[in-house]
Amino acid sequence: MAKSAGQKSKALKPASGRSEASSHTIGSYLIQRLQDYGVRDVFGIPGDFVLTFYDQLQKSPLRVIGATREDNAGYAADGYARVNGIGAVCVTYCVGGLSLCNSIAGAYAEKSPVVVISGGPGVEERRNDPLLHHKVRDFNTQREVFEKITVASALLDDPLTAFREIDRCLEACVRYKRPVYLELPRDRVDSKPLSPYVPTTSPQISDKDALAAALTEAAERLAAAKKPVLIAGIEVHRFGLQKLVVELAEKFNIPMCATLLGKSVVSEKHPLYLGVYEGAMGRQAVTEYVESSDCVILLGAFMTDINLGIFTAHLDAGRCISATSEKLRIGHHHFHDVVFADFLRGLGGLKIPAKKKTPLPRRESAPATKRPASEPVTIASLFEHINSFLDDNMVVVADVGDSLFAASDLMIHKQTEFLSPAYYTSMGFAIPASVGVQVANRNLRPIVLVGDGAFQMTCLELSTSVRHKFNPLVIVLNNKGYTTERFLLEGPFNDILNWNYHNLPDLLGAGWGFEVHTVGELHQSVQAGLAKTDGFSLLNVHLKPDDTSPALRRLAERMSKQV
Ligand SMILES: Cc1ncc(C[n+]2csc(CCOP(=O)(O)OP(=O)(O)O)c2C)c(N)n1
Ligand SMILES: [Mg+2]
Repeated sequence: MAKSAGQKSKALKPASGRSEASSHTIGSYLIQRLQDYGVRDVFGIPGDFVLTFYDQLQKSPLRVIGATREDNAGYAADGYARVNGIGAVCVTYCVGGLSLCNSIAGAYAEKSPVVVISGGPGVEERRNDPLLHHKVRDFNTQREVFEKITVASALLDDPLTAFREIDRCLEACVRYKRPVYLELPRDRVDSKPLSPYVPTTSPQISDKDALAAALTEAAERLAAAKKPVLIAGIEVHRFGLQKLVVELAEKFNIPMCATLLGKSVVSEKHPLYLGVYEGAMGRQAVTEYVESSDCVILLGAFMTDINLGIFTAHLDAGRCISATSEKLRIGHHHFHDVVFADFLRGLGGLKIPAKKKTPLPRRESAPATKRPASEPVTIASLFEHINSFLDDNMVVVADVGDSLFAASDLMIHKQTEFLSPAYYTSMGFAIPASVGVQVANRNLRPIVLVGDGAFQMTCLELSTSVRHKFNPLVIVLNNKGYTTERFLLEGPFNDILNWNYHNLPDLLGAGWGFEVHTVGELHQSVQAGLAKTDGFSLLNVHLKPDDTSPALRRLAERMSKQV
């Protein structure tokens, strides 16, 4: 991580500001600081190396949310962080921690601030390097692995430094919106500080001259631009800047797009909203509009291959103003130490005339095709129907595969109501992430779109939804295997067992399952599923293995050239 100016994180400002540490132990201080930063729930599975801390957690105001597997606990904490602003997961040493790696790697890649807490063998137990259970190579193995997939990490083995280390890591977590790792040896949970420690915070401040120079150049470009366009990316959501972006667009009449990872950071119903920009993979009208713009303002957007439609996007850096929390670039000029939010606020305050309203390429609304009830369900009719029932209290959680690509054309009503691992693309995200969503906000109803392959990976996390009486509507796109992969290279490795997905409620002792072959069955079961508000509903939607969305076909064509 480049050392650059950071972020005064308003929403996440520690509530108590200064938690005097002298009265605390390492464990209780960590619990206090998590709450200061807005954590209310901690996901995970206990084990002997973390039991003392679990006991403290259980007695604290924090709610412990058990999961069926640690990687799922990681996805849940990630989903929670995306809704709540920060999340936490607490596991035991190595068997738990190492199982978390993939989900935490995803949270790192997609900028989701998750605090990973792992128990560990006591400092006294580590002397003479005994062969304790769960040890891999040496006692540092797990911490060294996490160093690579977190933005800050610390072993809380010394009461002299542990309190400061907790603050350093938590601050990095909210500043960079990336996971951090804290390892707490079990004999240090109750250790007290050796000398009085009062936390200090160092708010990030922009370099005034750099900010002013950047805004001057941005003003010149924007004033001269005939056809400016905004592209809002995921950081707009992570830093809570959605309102500023919309105000900016409205003040100067600038049309807006989102990246796929940032889909729904601005309301898709806004009159200035054009659609998702993703190069050749996206809708042609949007691609043409953006690529013929003389001033593309990219805000918090990651230039990933999937966001750019496998690099089919044609964005000339010379015509772009690109700002993230890590970099600010205007044309070919780079500006350092400018805080993302300060730049955005500065743009909003520019004294330049608004652009004339020009007609925008309208989004084709989903064709209101009257389909016969007996017609077999297709990806097209499925997503047409999903589009018709989405409302303001729903959050679409899309897994990898056609559930993500077909979903890119859905109309999301509010901000941030679309969650998906659209960059790291790890299958199995959606079900556990939907648990995190409802732990963070019980009133949001997840509409989970998940392929049969991804579903087989993590579906048992619905067990946690049942325990908490959550009510996701789960739509399994049952195309009998790894359809995305079939496009790249067909082979028997893409086939999977066809489960009776709709019978899962029998196993879990709760929920409602529906088997769906036809349009009529789809409409009926969605209606029945949505009406059941006190438990999960699952639709096993049978699709043909070669039925795909246009977006997936375009993506797969590009990708298959590289395999
Ligand atoms: C954890 C993980 N393993 C493997 C892959 C590679 N992969 C990408 S898409 C895909 C198939 C997805 O199948 P399914 O969930 O049924 O969705 P579909 O493509 O059929 O829509 C696979 C195996 C991955 N992205 N993530
Ligand atoms: Mg599939």
